[in-house]
Parts: sequence; C-alpha cells; structure tokens
Amino acid sequence: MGAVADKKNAPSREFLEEIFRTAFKIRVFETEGIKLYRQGLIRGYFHPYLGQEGIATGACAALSEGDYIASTHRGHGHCIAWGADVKKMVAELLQKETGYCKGYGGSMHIADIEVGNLGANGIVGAGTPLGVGAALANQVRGSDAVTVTFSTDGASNNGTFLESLNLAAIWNLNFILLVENNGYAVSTRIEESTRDTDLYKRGQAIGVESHQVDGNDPFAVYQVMKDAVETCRQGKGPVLIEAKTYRHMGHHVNDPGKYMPESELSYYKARDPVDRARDALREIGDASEEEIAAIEAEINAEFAEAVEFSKNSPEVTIESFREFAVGY
Ligand SMILES: Cc1ncc(C[n+]2csc(CCOP(=O)(O)OP(=O)(O)O)c2C)c(N)n1
Repeated sequence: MGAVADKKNAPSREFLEEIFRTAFKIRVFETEGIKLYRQGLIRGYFHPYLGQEGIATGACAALSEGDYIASTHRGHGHCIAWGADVKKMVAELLQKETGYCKGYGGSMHIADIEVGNLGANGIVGAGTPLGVGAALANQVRGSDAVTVTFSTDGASNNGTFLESLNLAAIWNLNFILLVENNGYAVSTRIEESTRDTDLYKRGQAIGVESHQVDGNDPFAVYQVMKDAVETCRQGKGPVLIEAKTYRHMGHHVNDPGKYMPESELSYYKARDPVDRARDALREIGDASEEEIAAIEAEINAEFAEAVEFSKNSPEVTIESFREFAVGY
C-alpha cells in the first residue's frame, strides 16, 4: 500500500473514498473517451492519461480552493482531479458549444480560468512559464495561493524548464513544478534524451527543494505534495517534484506503442494506481465489494449522462466561431 501504510494516523474513510473516486473517474473518462474517439466523434488528438491517474489524484487532493494548476497535452486527468464538470469536458471533446471552451479548444485545451485551471497545452513545456507567471501574479497580489504546473520528462529538456524554475527560485514563488516522468517522449526513451534520468536532481542544481516520488501511488504523491504546499505557503518555494510513472498505452490514441517492451508494461500494470486506490479503500477504509461497485456504477452513469448531454448539445459552427473570435 506504499505511503498509506506508513502514515502514523490512518487516513479517514472519506479521504480514501475521495482518492478512489477521482482515480476511477479519470480511468473511466479515458477508457470511454477512447471509445468515443474510435466512433469518430472526436476530431484531432487524444492523449490518454491511463496509468498516470495517481499523480493528478494525489496532487490535487493536497491543494485548496484559490490555488492554480497548469497542465499538459495529456491533461484530462488534471482537470478531473481539479473537480471539473465531466459533462463540460466531454462536450469540449466533442466540439460542442456546451464545452469548457465552447468547443473551440478540444482535448488539448480544456481550461477553466475562473477556478484557477490555467488549462491544458499542446506546446510541450509551455505550461511551466504560464504557471510561474500565475505564481508571480499571486505574490504581487499578496496572496498565498500555490500554483502547480504539471509537466513531463520531454518538457524537462526544453529551455523553459530551467529558465522558469530559476526565476521562481530567485523570486521565492509559491510554485510547484510536478514532472510526470513516464519514461517516453512519444517513442523516444528517456535514456536517449538525457544522461541522468533522475530529473529531480535538476532542481537541486539551482537550489530548489526537490523530491522524487512513486507516481503510481496516489497516497505517496499526496504526501509529497502536501509537504511541498506547506513549504510554499511558508514562503520557501518553489519545489520540484518528479513523479515516476508509465503510460499504459502508446503516446496518443492511434499509437499502438509497439516500442514499449511487454515486460515494462506488465511491471507497471501490476502497480496500477487505480487498483492501489481501490485496495486502500477496501483494506484500510473497510469498504465492501458492494460499496465499491456502487461507487463505480455511479461514476459510469455520470459519464454516460455526460455523453448523452454532449451528443444532444449544439455543434460549433464557423459562424459562431467567427463571432467569438472577433469579440475576443
Ligand atoms: C515545443 C514542442 N515540441 C514538440 C512538440 C511535439 N510533441 C508533442 S508531444 C511530444 C512528446 C511528449 O513527451 P513528453 O513531453 O515526455 O510527455 P508525454 O507525452 O510523455 O506525457 C512532442 C515532442 C510539441 N507539441 N511542442
């Protein structure tokens, strides 16, 4: 059970259920979303977060109202963990006017600025300076809000990584850079793009508190994030966290991922973050099989309702887009 068993005070049933609900909701969104894609209902790209659910789930559970997040091209999980409305997310995927961005953004651009979700981003690494900008704005306003940028191993080789983190460091910003190291940038293995694959060490080199965590364990991610948030609220930020993880399939929905060795995949599937959350709810939270099945049925029904809502929502038209773009 990883970090959950090590905690002095056992987590409450309520907390365990929250973690499982979030992780499972992401799993359902991605699994069912892929089916919608295959039915031809989603245009453009779709990068599944399958296998990485523990990171968004654990990280967002440690944040509070008023904090900010910025995401990646693999961003559905971050939105869900942030509490997004699944109906508006599916509608956005289906290019409907009822979506988060009126259907103009699609999978890679879901944002909800009003609640501090600065959005997903199709440009690898671009979320980092956006997050630092938000953290600076909050410092100028005198707010103790924390901004988290979810980032990737690929993005850590982009200039924005060190430049942004260095600025955040010299300005002591309430900024957490959470790198989801899934070992691949499309089909390029991390060993082919950097000599030292422990990415957290890059923060140490510039005087930033830095940690590495098992990204497949939502409870371990929660704990390291909780501590990082505390560090930031004390004015000692930023913090860099590297969460080790793996994707359960290829880079995007149409990538069969043949370059991922079967042994590697099965190793990580045996450490599935959703299974871990479910096991914790069952074993530590004393949830029965019936209770777990009821939660799963509720979440499945919520997704089915979101699909129904989205299918019945109006399509985006060129005319409405023009009107929107001119008025922007
Ligand atoms: C600046 C930039 N360069 C290249 C691309 C093309 N591209 C899209 S995803 C990707 C690799 C992504 O790998 P990683 O950053 O590790 O994230 P992951 O897909 O593993 O979550 C690349 C190179 C891009 N979108 N933006």
